[in-house]
Amino acid sequence: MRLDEITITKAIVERYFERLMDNLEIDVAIVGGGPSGLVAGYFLTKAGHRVALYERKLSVGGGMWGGGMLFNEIVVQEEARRLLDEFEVRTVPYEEAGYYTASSIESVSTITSKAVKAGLSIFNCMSVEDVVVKNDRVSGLVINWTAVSMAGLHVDPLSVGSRFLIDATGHDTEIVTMIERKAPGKLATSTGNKEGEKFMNPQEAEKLTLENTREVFPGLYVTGMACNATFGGPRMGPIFGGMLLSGEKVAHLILKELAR
Ligand code: 48F
Repeated sequence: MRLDEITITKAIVERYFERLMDNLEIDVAIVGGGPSGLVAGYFLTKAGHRVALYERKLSVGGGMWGGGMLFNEIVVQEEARRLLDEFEVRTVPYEEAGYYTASSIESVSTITSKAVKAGLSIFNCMSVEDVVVKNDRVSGLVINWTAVSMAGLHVDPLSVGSRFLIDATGHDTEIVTMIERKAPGKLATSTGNKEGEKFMNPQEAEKLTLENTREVFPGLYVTGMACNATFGGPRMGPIFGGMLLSGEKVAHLILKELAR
């Protein structure tokens, strides 16, 4: 077999654009490839829906790679261990009942692999810079290469149509912030605007993350740390059970809507 550079180039370009074309009108668009977005993507695609995840950075995984302060171990509580079991991520009980640790590297790589094999399309190095809202409901995303924004180039973006959007952008809560800026007072929070993240409190934060995993604007759901920043919950630090459980919950909420 003779290897030639033009065939290699054609293979990459053709396969990539096939996938891009296949994902221009989808059921669910997830913004952010941290733990909550990846878990949501896994459950939605496993149920047979067309789902794409957009990640600004070169690699998915968000804040999970670094564990706590770059010590690459994560902690999960009892309630979330079944999810790591489902993904076949190994957990080790810690001395006090109910605490488990897992390698953050194994967690990111294994969850990502399962999600992609379930059918999730991941577009990395793409930033979501705006949303499409029609008749007071989100109906798509405005995307651009991260390299374009990094270089400060004046290049117009492209768009993707989606029946549902998930803001899984973590602390920055970028999609909710975009809606708040253009439609102030219209979020499903107590003030109608973003409430902002509160002081560190793992116990409260893990509970509230799950409770606040919900629709925040017609068609737009929040998951993971974005729930706390949107609805005013505390931060929790490097315990990841709430992120995983929130990803699962948002998938089930949207699956119910898709089944209507
Ligand atoms: O921050 P991140 O890991 O979100 P998460 O799933 O998990 C939070 C935890 O990692 C940790 C924590 C819990 O212990 O407090 O922080 O809520 O991942 C968010 C991802 O979204 C990407 C960003 O690069 C990161 O990988 N992202 C943010 N804004 C955009 C985006 C955007 N506009 N377009 C594309 N990707």
